[in-house]
Amino acid sequence: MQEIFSLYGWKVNSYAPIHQGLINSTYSIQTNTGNYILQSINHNVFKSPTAIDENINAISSYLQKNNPSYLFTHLVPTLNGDTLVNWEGGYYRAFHKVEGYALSVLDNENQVEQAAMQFAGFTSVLKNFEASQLKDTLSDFHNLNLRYHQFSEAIVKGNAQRITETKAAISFLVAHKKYVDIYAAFIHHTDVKKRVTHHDTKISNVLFQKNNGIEKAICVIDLDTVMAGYFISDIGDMCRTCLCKVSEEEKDLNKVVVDAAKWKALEKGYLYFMQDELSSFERDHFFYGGQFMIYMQALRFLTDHLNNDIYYGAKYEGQNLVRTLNQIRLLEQYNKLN
Ligand code: GN1
Ligand code: MG
Repeated sequence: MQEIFSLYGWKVNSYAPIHQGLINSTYSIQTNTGNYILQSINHNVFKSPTAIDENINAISSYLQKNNPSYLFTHLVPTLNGDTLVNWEGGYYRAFHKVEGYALSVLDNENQVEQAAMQFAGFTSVLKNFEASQLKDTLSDFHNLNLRYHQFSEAIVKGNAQRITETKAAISFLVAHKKYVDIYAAFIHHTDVKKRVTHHDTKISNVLFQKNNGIEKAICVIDLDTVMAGYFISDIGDMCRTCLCKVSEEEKDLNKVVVDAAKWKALEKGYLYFMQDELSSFERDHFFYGGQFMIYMQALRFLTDHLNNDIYYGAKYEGQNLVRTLNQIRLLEQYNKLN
């Protein structure tokens, strides 16, 4: 670490890991000249860290020119001016630390509305930025056709014992394949637009701040999957992570309950910035966004469980199955809102 710190010219007083996110490793760094976030990019998942670096820099330059007051996690260059460091086979980058806190579940509707405004605001502030100039940092990341295909392979070629043990979950996901068909029709519709999309709007990727007892969401973080995409991705991951009082890790399915008032708050917060942007066909798929992402996440967790946890890893035996069952329950509860 000391060698990386010296590339940035930092005199580090202290540093500590931040245990959030399933993919990258993140550290909070205190120096004489300010606080930073240092993050290593998981190179097994993100094959081209350069693409991430270029995307974030392209957006950063655009915002500095067109909207300098927008709170954005700009990259910090090394003394050599590099915003991406390749050191001993690993890739690192640093951000100015935005003072705020992340939440993994939300307690109230104000938080939901605030978070939705931040994600909608992100797409909206970049509405004149040409989304197609962004590189795909994970190709087919939210391609539900492909995710279903990967699942179909895993239920045949995966861990045989796990396939037998998860018959009920497999049947549920097969029985709900209609979500894949809706997706295919959605993306080919002429009134559906690709915009700058965050693609990882889980609720811990918004920072909050409290001033005089008033809590506000102030900024979105974790920009590795910012690419051209569909609004259902961002709406969907918010639905997946902020309507329920427990996270995807919860084993007690009785606690997986969806709050209708929070859904209303999400819709209100998102439309505050995006109302005029969405076509009426897109608007009609607002609720579907939640089904799309919860279903896809259940597919991805079960696929990984059947493939012996090669993607997400597992801190205990069966963790990805727990997550799958949690997401299936969440989808069932979500559908009761309709
Ligand atoms: C991963 O790394 P993190 O925790 O932000 C995953 C998301 C999943 C999420 C589930 C690159 O996000 O797609 O929704 O886990 N990111 C990647 O918790 O696969
Ligand atoms: Mg992420």
